Amino acid sequence: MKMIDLRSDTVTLPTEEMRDSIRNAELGDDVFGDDPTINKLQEFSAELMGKEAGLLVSSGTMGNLVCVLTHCRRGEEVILGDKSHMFLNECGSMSAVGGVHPHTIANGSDGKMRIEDIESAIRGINDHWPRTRLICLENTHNRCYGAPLDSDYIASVCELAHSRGLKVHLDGARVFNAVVALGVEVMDLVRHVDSLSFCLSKGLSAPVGSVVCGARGFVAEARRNRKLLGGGMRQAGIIAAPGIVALSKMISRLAEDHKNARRLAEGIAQIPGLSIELDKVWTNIVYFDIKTDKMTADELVTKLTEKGVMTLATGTTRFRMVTHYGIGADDIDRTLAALTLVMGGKE
Ligand code: TLP
Repeated sequence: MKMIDLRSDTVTLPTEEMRDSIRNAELGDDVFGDDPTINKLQEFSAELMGKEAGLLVSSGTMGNLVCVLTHCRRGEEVILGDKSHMFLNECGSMSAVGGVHPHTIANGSDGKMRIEDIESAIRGINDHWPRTRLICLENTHNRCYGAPLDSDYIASVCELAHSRGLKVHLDGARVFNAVVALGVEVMDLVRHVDSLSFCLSKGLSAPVGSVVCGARGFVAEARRNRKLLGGGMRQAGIIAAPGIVALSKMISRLAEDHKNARRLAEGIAQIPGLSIELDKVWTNIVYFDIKTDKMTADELVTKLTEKGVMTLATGTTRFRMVTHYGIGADDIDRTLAALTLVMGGKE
């Protein structure tokens, strides 16, 4: 029985073309700047994003940390959402490694922080206070139902930040899901941010890697911080090659993942004992809740796994399912049948 793995889009496996590209990649020592395939990926990424330069890093977590370390000194402060991945899921790296202070404000269910809240979180000058240096956004917003942030919202955050001498970093792990959902060019979406990191290894299906983009001077300093973290990877063209295939071939098909997420959500809405907010299904991430106290979230996960469907419990009653390249409409139907059975209904 094929396992249907909906735990994350990070579980995607490389395509045949990606595997071939690894075999055939031209390689060199990237710490000397000599890997032609990495250089090509970095230039391609920068061009796509409308930024001056790009930098291959090992993961989204490393990309975000490298950017925070490049923007901020010890004791300085970052404003970010209380449901952001950088705050919740990156081991507190900005404070653990960088001595940088996170200042959280509420994320709405659409992933946005209110502009008024950001404005009042920006510190004035006072000997007692940390200095605000950076504002971080997340697009799409993982915890907030995979919501895409639109260009106007990002532009207003950037306008506020820049008027106060601050920088903006975008955790764009799934920025291409936002691009496809909103029907915009990625360059327009990220135009005003000072730095961003996007992942090759989620919906785009490459096996490893993320890319940081920004101004040339910023990326030169980010490269130094990547080295500090042990991220100078030598012949990592074997990572960059499938990344180039990912960027060339895998973006527009994300629409299929969004369609499958919608099909899944609409099916879940029909299953007694489960609840879902259909107006909060934006991209490829589906959250739903169990309403009965006859089963805990962990029990539901176990029972589903026995029926060949893997999911994640993200709270005492809450689950996340993520659609991706490895999941077709037939897998969604099998998932709904398994959920119906587990919830005590008939297939
Ligand atoms: N997210 C993973 C888990 O860590 C939760 C997932 O399965 O969704 N930013 C965002 C918005 C992310 O969702 C993730 C990974 C990252 C950064 C970190 O990327 P990696 O895993 O490459 O370090």
